Amino acid sequence: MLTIYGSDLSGPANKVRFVANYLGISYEYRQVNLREGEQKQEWFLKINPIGKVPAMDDNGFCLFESGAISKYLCDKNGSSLYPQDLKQRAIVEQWTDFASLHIMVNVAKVTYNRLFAPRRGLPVSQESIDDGTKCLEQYFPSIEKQLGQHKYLAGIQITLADMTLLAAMDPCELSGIDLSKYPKITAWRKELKIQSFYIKCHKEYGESLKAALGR
Ligand SMILES: N[C@@H](CCC(=O)N[C@@H](CS)C(=O)NCC(=O)O)C(=O)O
Repeated sequence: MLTIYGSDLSGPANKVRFVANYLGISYEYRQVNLREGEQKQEWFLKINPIGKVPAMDDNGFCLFESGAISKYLCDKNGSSLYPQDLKQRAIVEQWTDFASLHIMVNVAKVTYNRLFAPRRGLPVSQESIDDGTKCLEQYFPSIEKQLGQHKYLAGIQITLADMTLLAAMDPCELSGIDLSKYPKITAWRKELKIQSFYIKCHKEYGESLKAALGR
């Protein structure tokens, strides 16, 4: 039995769920309540000693880090989401890292400070919002260009890089990140967000949060 531990608002956890859904494997999804600190409870630390989501338990084989989990699931199921060919795989790795390290990280800076910190009564850093916004304005054009030349982020077929970028960009609307200058990115998201791997995870990112925020 495969169990994926996540949280509905976690980009890395949603990435793993997109991948598992795309692969069509059966798994149990266990929501970990981050607000209540469930990720630091003893039972969960046995699965992930770092105390973060996502984590995975595949018949007693436990992993953490969304990239490691996604690649394990793809390789176990022989999926083209993570190609075997050395150079194709390297290109997928390149765009996956770019999406994680430059897009997800900076979307998270804006999202945390605009949505999560105010809701939890924690200090808001305008400096972090400005820095995240500036970095995204620097990096989005490279993705726009790539998607103008290729249907998917790493080339002609959908890969782990697309799953990573899709999850990374999910909070953009709720966080007020302006995407109006990027028609290719917008069209690529629109096409992926109607696919069953996405809808099985959520119809729209942050539905419960949206309701709580009255939007
Ligand atoms: N690099 C990790 C990031 C994991 C992470 O930061 N998870 C957050 C949710 S998005 C978390 O569990 N935060 C709760 C905490 O740190 O206590 C991955 O890709 O899996």
